[in-house]
Amino acid sequence: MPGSEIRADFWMNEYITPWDIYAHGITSVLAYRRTAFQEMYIVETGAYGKALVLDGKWQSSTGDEFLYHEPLVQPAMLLHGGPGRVLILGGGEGATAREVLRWKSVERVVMIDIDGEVVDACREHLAEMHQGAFDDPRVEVRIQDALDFLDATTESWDVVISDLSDPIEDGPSFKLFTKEYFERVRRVMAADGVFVIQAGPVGPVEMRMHVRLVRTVMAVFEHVQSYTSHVPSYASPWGFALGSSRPIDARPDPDAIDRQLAEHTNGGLRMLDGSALLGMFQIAKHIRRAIAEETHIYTLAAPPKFFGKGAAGQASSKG
Ligand code: SPD
Repeated sequence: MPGSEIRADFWMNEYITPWDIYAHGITSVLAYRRTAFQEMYIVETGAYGKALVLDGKWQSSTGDEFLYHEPLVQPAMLLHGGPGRVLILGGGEGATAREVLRWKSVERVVMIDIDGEVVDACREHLAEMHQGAFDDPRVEVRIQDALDFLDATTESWDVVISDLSDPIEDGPSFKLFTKEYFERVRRVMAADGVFVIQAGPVGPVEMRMHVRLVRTVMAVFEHVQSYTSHVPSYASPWGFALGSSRPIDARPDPDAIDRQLAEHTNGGLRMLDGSALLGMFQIAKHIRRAIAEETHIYTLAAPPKFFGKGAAGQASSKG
């Protein structure tokens, strides 16, 4: 049938809900490892360029990662205004560090990732994402459990960015989506520091985790802002949550943001400017209502259990 030609023989199926699969057509596998923590693929996709996939969950792809990493990083940096010390929890692709390094004020970036094999593979295969960030003298990469680092660090951080894989059951990250973890993060932040977390999908049938995460961040920080960005390869629009003792202006002046970016960064942003930030902060009514009505928060005793592990496989037939 015209317009329906299938181009791949190998598919990575990401299970989105018990009833929905996003099948990404793969043209080549660049790296595969079963590490001590997870199963990793770095693949070349037909549509979205190179992608990192952990335990079958899509992490990011070169074709649309800017729609994830710019929103993850830049609102927190803008809210702080002149961050010098930035802590990244997760962030194996190096794209989060890349975004942090756009700021002229940044003196030190520490990235904590539990899985050195994943970081090494990203460094080797995903130069489009890290763009040399791992070699910047301001960046220190530590292969360590984030919880251990937070217990041990005596440094104080201006911005803390939680760029963790989704909290699937049995995965390495679910403890880091809890109130106890956010309290530990707050203890290592400067008094006027800013925390941001990648906070799950916000499609109507999947948004419960985002809603509960926002309530969990609200249990620890005085001021919280939920916001979203549409990352097409994620299958759903994606949520983030900012937390700080600083008030957060949900209607930032686009011209003031553009001036701040021009003055304090080296430029290079593709999606985020003042207008885009203003738009991202305008959360739809059904999400605002769900956050207002939610009573459950995530704790170590009752952590989130994100749905789905994916699977890779050959197509049974072509065309
Ligand atoms: N860097 C971690 C980002 C995790 C995003 N997961 C997306 C899953 C899409 N269904």
